[in-house]
Amino acid sequence: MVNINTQSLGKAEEELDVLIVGGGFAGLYQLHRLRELGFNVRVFEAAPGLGGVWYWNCYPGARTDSAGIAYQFSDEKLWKDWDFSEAYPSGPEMRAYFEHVDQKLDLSRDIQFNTTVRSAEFDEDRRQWEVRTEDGAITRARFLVLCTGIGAKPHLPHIEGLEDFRGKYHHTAAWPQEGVDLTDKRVGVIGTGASGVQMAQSSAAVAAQLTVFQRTPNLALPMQQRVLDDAGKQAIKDTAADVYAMRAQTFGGTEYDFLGLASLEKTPEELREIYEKQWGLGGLRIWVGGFLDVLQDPKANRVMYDFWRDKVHARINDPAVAEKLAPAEPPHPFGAKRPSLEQNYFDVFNQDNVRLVDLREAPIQRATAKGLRTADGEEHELDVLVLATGFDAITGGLTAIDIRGTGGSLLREKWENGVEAHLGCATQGFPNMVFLGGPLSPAAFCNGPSCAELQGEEIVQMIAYLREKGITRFESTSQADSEWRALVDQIANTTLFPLADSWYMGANVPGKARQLLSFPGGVPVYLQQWSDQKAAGYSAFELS
Ligand code: NA7
Repeated sequence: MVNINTQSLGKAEEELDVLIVGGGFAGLYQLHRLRELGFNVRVFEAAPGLGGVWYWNCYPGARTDSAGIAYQFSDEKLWKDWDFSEAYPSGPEMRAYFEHVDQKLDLSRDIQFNTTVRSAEFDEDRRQWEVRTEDGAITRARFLVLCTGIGAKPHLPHIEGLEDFRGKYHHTAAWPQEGVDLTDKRVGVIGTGASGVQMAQSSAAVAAQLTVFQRTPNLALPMQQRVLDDAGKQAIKDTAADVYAMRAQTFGGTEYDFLGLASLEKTPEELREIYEKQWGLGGLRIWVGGFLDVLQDPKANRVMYDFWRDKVHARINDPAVAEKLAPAEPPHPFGAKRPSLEQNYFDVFNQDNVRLVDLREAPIQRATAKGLRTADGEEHELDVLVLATGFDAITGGLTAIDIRGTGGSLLREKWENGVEAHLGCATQGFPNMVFLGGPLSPAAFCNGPSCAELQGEEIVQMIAYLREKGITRFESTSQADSEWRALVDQIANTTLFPLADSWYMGANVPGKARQLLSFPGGVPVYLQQWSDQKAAGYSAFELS
């Protein structure tokens, strides 16, 4: 028998205007704005708390790779009495920020926590989505807005014999909320993405022994973290309005933009001076605030790589270790895989308690009772194994739900051979459904909160337009979907992104279709496309 959850909805079979899935930046923006416009709206959130990835990724050392000034909502009500204590906020501070937002905007009253959406089926007769949660409860809504983010589904590689391991093992995105004591433990970290780099930094400080299992070196950049004193906090407030206005005008929705198109037009001396300056400023600036040709032209890319490599080698005592972390030949074009930010990542390899294992030389063979055995026959003894192995990124949060559109077609099956989705927000066969920060939107190349607000506002406006015109059903068309995919591919092919086996390309998950999963044309171009759509009365969609 179907159990109708009436507890939090107040009455049986309450029908919502909009059901939002996910309580991170994107979902909260939708809730706040749609509620302001008088829609009957609710959020379903799987976690007991807010923040999305900031709730789940509570491993030690978790931190944003975006400066806090840009990594928050632009609403003055929210930023005027909020301060981060460091330029790049920590995970715990992000959670505190979400509590602040919740309290200011009174969001929780419309959020159902501990509620995992299992399936959603479009009811053509009623033009509604019928959404089923893990507890079997059913909720109906005219519009389904999926805000599941880019990192909702952890990627757990198959490791032979893991069940035999007598220590503890945890994925970074499913880290125990009560924490794990790593003090004086033998810790192994598989993976050197953003999570692996941060885990390595925090573990190296307390563990008896840290072993980093590296498959691909991370071309990590200096965070140049700093504690914000009162003057620093005030400086952020003084420039906040300008920064938020700028986010719509920059490629990555950040507080800076590309310096220019052609690095190679500079003399080597000029270029070096510019790179040194950017290095000193820190953050992702040298990547998406540098020169565009670095992401397009192998020659310009190589100059950047060599600059980076010299910097890294200068910090590592053992030349053999330095060569593994920053090889003479780039493992992939610089920036074609996401560079992480580091604070002392490279320095920890100078510590006696830290060891680097190169999985290209000796892949993991199996887990044993005591640790991990690599192909060279060595057994690495561990007390705690950290799987910093990333996500079924961008699409995983959507395809994890059984979403059935017209004729019962499954979204997961539709996208098996690749994603087509108009404006990276809707796809044919799935009427009245949008996804934010999803595939073929700028998500992976855009500062999260900026995308949540900028793409989010376009969605809000579209839903408001539909209501105003009395439209109860919209659907993307195959033509619009494939034209958008073609545009993404066309821009992608002018860049070096397709050359790396990254989660940007879906290449980190065995069997996943290979395509650039984010719109690489930058936020302003993306917003212009929306603006054209709006002016044309959303004519690329079928409206009725
Ligand atoms: P990432 O960036 O996807 O990193 C995952 C890491 O795990 C990466 O170094 C992978 O190596 C490694 N990995 C994955 N599977 C394996 C196996 N089977 N064996 C060895 N190593 C493996 O995830 P993060 O969580 O660090 O960061 C995700 C994003 O979150 C980040 O970019 C920010 O946007 C925030 P590979 O490179 O594939 O060789």
